[in-house]
Amino acid sequence: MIVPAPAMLGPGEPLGPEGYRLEVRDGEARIEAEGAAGRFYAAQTLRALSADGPPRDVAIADRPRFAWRGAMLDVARHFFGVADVCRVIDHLAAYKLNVLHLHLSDDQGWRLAIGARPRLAEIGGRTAVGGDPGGAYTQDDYREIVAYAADRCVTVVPEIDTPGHVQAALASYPELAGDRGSDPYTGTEVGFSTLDAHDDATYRFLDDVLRELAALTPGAYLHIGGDEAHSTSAEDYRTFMARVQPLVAAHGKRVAGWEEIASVPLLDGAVVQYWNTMGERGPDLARAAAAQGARLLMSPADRVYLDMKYDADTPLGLDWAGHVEVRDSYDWDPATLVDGVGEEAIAGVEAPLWTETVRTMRDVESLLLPRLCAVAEVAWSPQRGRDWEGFRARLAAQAPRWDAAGIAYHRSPQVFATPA
Ligand code: TNX
Repeated sequence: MIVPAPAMLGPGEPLGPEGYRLEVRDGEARIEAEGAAGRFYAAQTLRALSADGPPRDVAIADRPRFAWRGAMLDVARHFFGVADVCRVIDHLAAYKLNVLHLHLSDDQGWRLAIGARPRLAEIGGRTAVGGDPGGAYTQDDYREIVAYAADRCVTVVPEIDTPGHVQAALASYPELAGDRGSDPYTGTEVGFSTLDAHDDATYRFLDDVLRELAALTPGAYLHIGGDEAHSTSAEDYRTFMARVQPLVAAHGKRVAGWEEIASVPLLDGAVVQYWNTMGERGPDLARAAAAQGARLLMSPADRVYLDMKYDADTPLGLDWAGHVEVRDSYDWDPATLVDGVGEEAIAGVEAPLWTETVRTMRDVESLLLPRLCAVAEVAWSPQRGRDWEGFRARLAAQAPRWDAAGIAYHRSPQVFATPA
């Protein structure tokens, strides 16, 4: 029982870098692929087919719909160590997702050691939401995560959120705060902190951070955040983005950012992450991004924000975008979601897991699974090959594997006849 459903290509259709052909006959498997990623996905499919004993005979020709198939983990509001992050990567790889976006900094914590700016990890690393324990990765820790991910065809996209969401950085280096206050912060408000767009020290700081981050990053993208900069004027935001984007480019990387960055001119090759489904501002920004020639990463909060509660009884999570049940995460088409943003403008799909209310790996898994499987299928399988009833049956068949592995998935009544 395979999640995500294979595309079942016709005979002449190209496999591309991530596609594969898999034939199982009389217990013998034959794999054909153009590269390592295709071979890896063929092996993942074979593993899924072999979960309950020897696989039956099949012939599968498969390739993904979108090149960017991701999840985001917010390690800033609550910190998760290397072993936990690797376990999340295992879940991504099992369902052929290929990007782990790590939200490495926010008001409540800074999570990566930067050699040129040691106080970031020392001071900014200490805090987390609610006074919970903080933490920060050494660069060796971080390399370990990146390598573990690469072995499973997952690229890590690191995010340093700017110009807002920076209180942990300001607490570490108060000279960046001017007279705006540099106390550490452990609450859950957003939008109160900002870097100074007119201070050269801001850009020397970011150049140090982005240089080291780029050196740790084999992938093409550095994510510069850009969301909810409510304490930065529109003019300052424009000034800031005009100076930060070239820093990313100077270190050989492309810019990724939340939808708000589409309000200013973007460098070529930028990826813009659509998220806000409340009102028309999000869709307007998504259209503005496409009009600039940027590509869209689809993270609609009312579909794939994995920190939203499943229903009113979900003990964890938020509900500002509504409740997000498994079927909500499944039943949508990225190419028809925003008028004027079609298939060719879309880089892919990514499901963020913000962690204001999320403190343990059990918490993470109960929000991630089973919705991550729905996201994976939206991102991988062609729209014509998808239907909720078929998906639900294949999804329910995953549960024995999760039970055996001690994974604390949510027993959604949409999928499972009986609760826990
Ligand atoms: C909005 S989505 C945020 C985050 C919060 C999240 C909670 C986005 C780009 N910013 O700062 O953690 O809502 O759901």
